[in-house]
Amino acid sequence: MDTNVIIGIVAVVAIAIVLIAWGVWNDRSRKKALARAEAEAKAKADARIAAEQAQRESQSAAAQSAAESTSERTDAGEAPGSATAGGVAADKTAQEAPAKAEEPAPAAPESAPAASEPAPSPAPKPADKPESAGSRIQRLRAKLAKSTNPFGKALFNILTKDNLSEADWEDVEDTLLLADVGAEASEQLVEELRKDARITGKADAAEVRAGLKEKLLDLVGRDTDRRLNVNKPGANKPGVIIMVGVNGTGKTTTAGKLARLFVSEDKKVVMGAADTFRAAAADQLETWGAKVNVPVVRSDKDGADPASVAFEASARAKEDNADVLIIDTAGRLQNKANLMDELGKIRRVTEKNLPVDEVLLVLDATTGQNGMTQAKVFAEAIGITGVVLSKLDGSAKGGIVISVQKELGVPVKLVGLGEGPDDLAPFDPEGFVDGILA
Ligand SMILES: Nc1nc2c(ncn2[C@@H]2O[C@H](COP(=O)(O)OP(=O)(O)O)[C@@H](O)[C@H]2O)c(=O)[nH]1
Ligand SMILES: [Mg+2]
Repeated sequence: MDTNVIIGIVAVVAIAIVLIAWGVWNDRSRKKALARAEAEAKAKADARIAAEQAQRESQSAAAQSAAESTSERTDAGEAPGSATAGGVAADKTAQEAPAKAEEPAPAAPESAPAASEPAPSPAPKPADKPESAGSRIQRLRAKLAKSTNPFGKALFNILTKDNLSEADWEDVEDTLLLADVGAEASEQLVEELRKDARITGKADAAEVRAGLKEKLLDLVGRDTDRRLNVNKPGANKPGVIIMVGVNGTGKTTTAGKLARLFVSEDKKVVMGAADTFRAAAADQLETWGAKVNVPVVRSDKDGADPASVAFEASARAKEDNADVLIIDTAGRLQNKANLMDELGKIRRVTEKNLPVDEVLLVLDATTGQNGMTQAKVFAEAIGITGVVLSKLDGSAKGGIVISVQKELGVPVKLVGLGEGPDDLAPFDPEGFVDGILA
């Protein structure tokens, strides 16, 4: 072979080797540079996350210490605002989450309800002496009369006309509907009023007013027994009350106010935080417990078995020989079967220790007729013995009292008239109707 050809081949091979080596080296250094850049970015991100975390922690520590100092200063007239609001927001989130994710890990079997070891809270600090029941009722009666609605006035204006036209009667019925009296009751009331007007001819304003008051009182139920079962003679000791209802209706707040009402009657109370979905829910009840000087049995684990908390709470109430046990529950309404399961189990497990005297459904008056559908689900799921109509202070729809009782077949026993510890009153039909017609 020609030497030139050999030299040429060697040169080409040498060039190829050089090119390949250069390519490999280049690729490696590019990878190295990439890895370095990646590491730098990661380190930066880590630093940023750590800084943000530290900032959050310092903020929440500051908020907590502010909240602690506020709660120390809080007097009896204030509601535990932030805890309450937090609980509701979280409950709402919980309700929106898919049912599967929501369910806590399979609960301890009913036969061993103590498995999740709910811890009773330490003995509460002394709280101020609540207002006496008598003076509270007087004050709240005045508040209720003021809080009710424009529908009485509208009715009154229509009914004092000389001659009521067909359109006027329709207006009367519409006004009743707007006040949430319910379709059936509104129709019935208007029909009766028309009949009376036909009989008396031209009605005197005072007469119409008196007639309307009587009819409304009949509808509301003037002689209904509205006492809490735990207050009836011969009641169990401890008497047990379970609070149920949709999230945000006011169960926890009502449990706290109710505890305070019993404390004002020198009764010994224990509360159980069987809303275990989030620790915040138990914190909210505990805040009330501290405020009203009542021990709260709770679990520190999110998603602990609510029935085991109910079991522990009933055991504690029995052991302490308390007068009343109030059990707060969660109001997750993902489906009726789940609700029935959870509430049914709470009830059965409690009854291993103590009979349940009362299941109070808390209904938010501001949701009006919309709340009724959900209320019916609860009534079917656990069977209720009384209704608490909360937030009546913020509602022009007091007429819901009539339809609630009619549809659920149980009396409204208490009304919530604000967020403060003393803003709970026994439902008083006379005062209520006077308020409507004021
Ligand atoms: N205005 C008013 N607010 C109330 C009343 N009862 C409860 N609330 C408020 O309603 C919100 C939800 O109450 P909460 O007890 O947490 O409801 P739960 O989810 O059923 O336990 C809170 O902000 C309470 O302060 C009431 O009678 N009147
Ligand atoms: Mg609650």
